[in-house]
Amino acid sequence: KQQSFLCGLIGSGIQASRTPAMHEREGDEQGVRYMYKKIDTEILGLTVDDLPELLTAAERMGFCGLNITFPFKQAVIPLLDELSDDARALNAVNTVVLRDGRRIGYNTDCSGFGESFRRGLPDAKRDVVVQLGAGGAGAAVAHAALKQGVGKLYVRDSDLARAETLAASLSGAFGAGRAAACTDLAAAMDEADGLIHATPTGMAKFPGMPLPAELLQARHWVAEIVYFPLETDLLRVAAAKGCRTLNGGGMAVFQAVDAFRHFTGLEPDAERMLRHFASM
Ligand code: SKM
Repeated sequence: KQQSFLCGLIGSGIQASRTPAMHEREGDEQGVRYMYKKIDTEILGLTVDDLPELLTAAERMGFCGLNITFPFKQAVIPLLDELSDDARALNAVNTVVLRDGRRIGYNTDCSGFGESFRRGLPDAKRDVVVQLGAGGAGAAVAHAALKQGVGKLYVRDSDLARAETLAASLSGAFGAGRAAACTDLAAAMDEADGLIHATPTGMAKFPGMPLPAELLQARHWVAEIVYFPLETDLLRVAAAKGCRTLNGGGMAVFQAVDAFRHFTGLEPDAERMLRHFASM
């Protein structure tokens, strides 16, 4: 069995990322040498044009895998040899396995949200769900939600065209009518069993609520993807109204759990990684 692993995260402005610590701690716990480097293009003064060189360098240096984050999740695709079905459907990759001269792309944002949702809201009614946010993370989460059996997903975004594009791509992948752009949020919330939040609102830099509090009712469950802070205004208000809630920590951990498995072929201990994340 392979005993040492060198991996990394390529992205712009990633100094606060908790992913390196999650991977390295799990490597320690498994008794293997595991180094996970931040490759921060903001600090390095690099752009998307430098991505091919970074991948080649990582291969030459013996990296076994890379996570890819903003703003490179689409740009990396033409540089890969193979894509998982999720990555292809989403047109976004956050995990690249480098093995035997080949580069294989996966999307563990999607699988990570799926696993967090399965664990955190296992029996939640999901005939109709509203999702706020149709950006990169929103696409991954929406895809996961439909895979988890959401019957109909209303996608809302401040940019209506972006919501329409995502809804069309979801309906293409999962069946006509499974997703639609949402123009009347109040009506959609009236119909909905739950809410998925996938915009930056609620992050330390963008405080506040992503929708009017009066649209939340006790029967709604609320799944958040913001994890810094772990308790956003949305989750606090929702819990106070009696809604079941799922914070963004699970997605943050399970994207790392799934990437660790892809990179190493070792089975990570998800409970241990959840506990470690909670202690950070
Ligand atoms: O997709 C993930 C990525 O794997 C790691 C990350 C981070 O640590 O900031 C963010 C997400 O884009």
